[in-house]
Amino acid sequence: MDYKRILTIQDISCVGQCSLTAALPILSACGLETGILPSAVLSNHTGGFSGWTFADLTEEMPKIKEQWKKENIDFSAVYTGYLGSAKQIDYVLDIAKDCLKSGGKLICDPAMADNGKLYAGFDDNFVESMKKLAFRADIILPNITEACLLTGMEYRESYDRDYIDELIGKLSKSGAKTIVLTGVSFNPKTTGVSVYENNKYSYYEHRKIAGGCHGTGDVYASAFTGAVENGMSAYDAAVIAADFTLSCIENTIDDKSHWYGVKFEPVLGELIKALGINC
Ligand code: PXL
Repeated sequence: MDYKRILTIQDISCVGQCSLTAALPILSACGLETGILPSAVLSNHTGGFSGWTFADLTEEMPKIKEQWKKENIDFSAVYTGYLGSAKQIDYVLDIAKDCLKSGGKLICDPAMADNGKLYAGFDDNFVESMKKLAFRADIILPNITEACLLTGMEYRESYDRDYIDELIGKLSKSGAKTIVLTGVSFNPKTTGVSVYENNKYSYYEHRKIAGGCHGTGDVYASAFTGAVENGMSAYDAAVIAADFTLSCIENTIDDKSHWYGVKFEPVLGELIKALGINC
């Protein structure tokens, strides 16, 4: 395998095992040099804590990009997660235009919503901007809520395969290329991921652990990106990321004091093994 340098753009939640504090160790474990562009610095994430500090880094982004251009720094892939403002999305598109190597992949986790609701601080204007990034990307990883926001489809708690087909069809028609739709559950005991790649639909189903944990979307997207950048197809990467995320949840779910994230660090060895990386 080539030694690759990739870039991930998302916030630093100083505490919370999400966004960059999850992406960076996971991508490093996948054997990738990982440059970062923090979109904002928060004391902690916004999902379940009573408050947080927020330092917006929007105006740093074009300055950092200009400096990278001067140094001829480019990346084999750009992977985006939680972004702090609609304006940042334009900057991210510009960075992908100027700093992504020819043939490199833009991978977008449109992290903005879950369980039928936008995260705190996001609005319709942000959703409109996210459409530009999601439909330009080579691979998107929305959950069902995010896919509904991107397509205007009604969010449903329970659904059948026709609903998922319609959602994927609408994403594809709007310009999405490879689609990895997460959290697709057709019965209470299992969940899974629907992958649409090269006009082919596949589904990977696995055990569902009741309760769920915060930050699993970021852990999933990071492991997925790591696997794709190790040369795997989207489906194979989706399977590896799903198995890894499930192990992270299993490692966490019994510890009720650990509600804010998943204890992914002790399980990184499983991901390294699944990718066949020799340490
Ligand atoms: O895990 C997604 C995420 C990332 N970053 C911040 C968040 C969230 C979800 O709530 O608040 C700051």
